[in-house]
Amino acid sequence: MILHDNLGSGNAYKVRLLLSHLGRSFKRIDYDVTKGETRTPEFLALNPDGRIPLLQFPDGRVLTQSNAIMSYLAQGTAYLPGEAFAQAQVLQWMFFEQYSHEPNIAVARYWLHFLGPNKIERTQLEEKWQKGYQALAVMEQRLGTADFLVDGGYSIADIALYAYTHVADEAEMELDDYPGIRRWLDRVAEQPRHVLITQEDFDAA
Ligand SMILES: N[C@@H](CCC(=O)N[C@@H](CS)C(=O)NCC(=O)O)C(=O)O
Repeated sequence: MILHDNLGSGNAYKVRLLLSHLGRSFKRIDYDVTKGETRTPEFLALNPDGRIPLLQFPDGRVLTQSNAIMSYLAQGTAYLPGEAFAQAQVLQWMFFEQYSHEPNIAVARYWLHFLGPNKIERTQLEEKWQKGYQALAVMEQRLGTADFLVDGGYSIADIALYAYTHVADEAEMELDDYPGIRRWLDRVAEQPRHVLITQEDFDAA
């Protein structure tokens, strides 16, 4: 398998982290998204949406969208419950991540950490922060009293939301008022075969 990747991307990190948990071997190709490297004719032929992560299988098939890739890889594993309602709860958090969390926290992080503060309008940034904190408050409601997002244990819902929450400081957001989230971040980082977002080398199991 080839993961079309970018080490700074939380969306791509989700796939790397799950592949590491599963002990699956893969090759990485890194794209500099700040330089438009996913917008070349060659890459657009693979993904007309021009974005990583993209997972390419040995038979040539490709999958895009971090959470769809994780849902596929996690089928039949401990990272996605088999029971229908629990599985839908995992999806519920993953859709929440894509609608209410990632568009705010990941975008603020991209603007501040990768583009630089001079490139953005303060009012736009403040809106991202406000909506980002709203998303964190939703997570805190659950994680204030539960170990993981869905009953039954660590799942791809946790991976999806960990990806950008654990680097919220790079979006200049603080987690001081979210003790449940902070405890959960430690719990996620303690899972077997956890890797860092910056980690380039992976061992297969
Ligand atoms: N919803 C997609 C978002 C993917 C996405 O936004 N990827 C960014 C990096 S995090 C990208 O490739 N940006 C390059 C571009 O838009 O040109 C997912 O979850 O995979």
